[in-house]
Amino acid sequence: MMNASPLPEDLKTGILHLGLGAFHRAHQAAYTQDAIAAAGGDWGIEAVSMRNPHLAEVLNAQGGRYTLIERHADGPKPIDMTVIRSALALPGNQTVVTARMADADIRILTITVTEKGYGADIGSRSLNYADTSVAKDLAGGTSPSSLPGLICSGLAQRRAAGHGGLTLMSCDNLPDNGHLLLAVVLEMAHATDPDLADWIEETCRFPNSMVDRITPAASDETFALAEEARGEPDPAAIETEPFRQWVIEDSFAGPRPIWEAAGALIVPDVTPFETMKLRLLNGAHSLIAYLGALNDLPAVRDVMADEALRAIVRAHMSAVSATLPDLPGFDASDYADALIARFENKAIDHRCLQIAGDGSQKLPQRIFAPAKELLASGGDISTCALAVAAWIRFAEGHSNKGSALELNDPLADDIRAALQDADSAAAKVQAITALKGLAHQGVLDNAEFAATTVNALQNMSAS
Ligand code: CS2
Repeated sequence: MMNASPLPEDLKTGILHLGLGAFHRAHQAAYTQDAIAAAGGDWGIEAVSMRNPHLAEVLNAQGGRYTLIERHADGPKPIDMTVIRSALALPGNQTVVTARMADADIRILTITVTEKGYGADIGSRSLNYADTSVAKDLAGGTSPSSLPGLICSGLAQRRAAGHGGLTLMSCDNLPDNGHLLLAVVLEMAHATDPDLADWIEETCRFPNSMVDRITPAASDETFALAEEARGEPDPAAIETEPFRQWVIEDSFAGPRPIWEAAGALIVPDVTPFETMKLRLLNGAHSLIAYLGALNDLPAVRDVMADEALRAIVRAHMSAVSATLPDLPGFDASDYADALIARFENKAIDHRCLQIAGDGSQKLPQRIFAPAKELLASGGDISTCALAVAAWIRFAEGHSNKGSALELNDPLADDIRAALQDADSAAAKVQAITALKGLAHQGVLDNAEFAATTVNALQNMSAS
């Protein structure tokens, strides 16, 4: 039995979404579908797959419909998703996509392109000039290829069409994500079309948002459950945990869905929620991912089933809790306990390798930022150092038992080159400290942190 009745056939689209991965289909799409069902509005979604034309074809062949399976403790709950009305693939369609940003009916652009997709240097919060697509767009190519380039081209067309500003919302796990997006878009606009930069500042809004829902990659089990529910195969099916959270800064250029009718929080300042989530959930996730991969444990739930590792994860949460800003009505210890229960969910097969990717883009906000504060306050840095040591060991390419571990990271070549000739734990930590493009915020230059990381690396190598 499928849950959720389909939204009306004639629902119009008001949201353009960039990044059609599983997370969008499990999170923003689910909130938006529920918000429309509860409070109405023409907020159907047009979704753009940034790299994978196949997914857009599959979804279009199904009229945008797909099955979202919530993995509850008492069994899977399939939901019939109908909020995505059409899909596009970006490769070869840049001009079509940017033209959609200029459509008067589109009021909101939401984005999930992962940390590395912003063309940003996370440390300086400005454009990353080493990113070839950014460099190409700055040089004024005709077809934009970076995210800031695409957005500037779309907004230039919108401005020329005389329509009002757009709300552009990042839904990726980056600190101050909306404001970071604004910074790189404005930098690109100033470099290519300064009048456009003024128009963007005056008319568009870039709310910060904190997003949360654990969404593993779809597996054979996902597809089997979806087929059982739908009565036919659904190659666009995905699965997710029951929990979801969305906290959005109250800063919109125009109308928006009544997302609060679906449980979202619209608040003046997202920062305390975002810091809590990035440091406790995502930070612990990265620690789990590297420890799990090194110990040949495939999924988060397997790491949590190992008592010693589980204790390290809980200790990490307690340590970084000391760095969280006050959030009235929120107890860090309860939040940590709830996270442990979510990580333990036996029905969720969330692969360590899925989380382990792009460490150079994730560790700055997840591990180095709290570590910097712990160093300043004399707090416990041991689990942050352990996470860094586990990442370095992971990057060396082999688990403790010798299985090969693939390093997926935009800095992969540089990381491998840095580690190649380092023949001691101290030399490895030094090589990573010197890595260009890793925003460790001075943490690795700190003698105490470096020594603790070297020590953890030595212990790992010895075990
Ligand atoms: C994970 C996140 O893959 C990762 O890096 O830490 O995708 C995590 O599952 C989500 O942020 C949960 O909301």
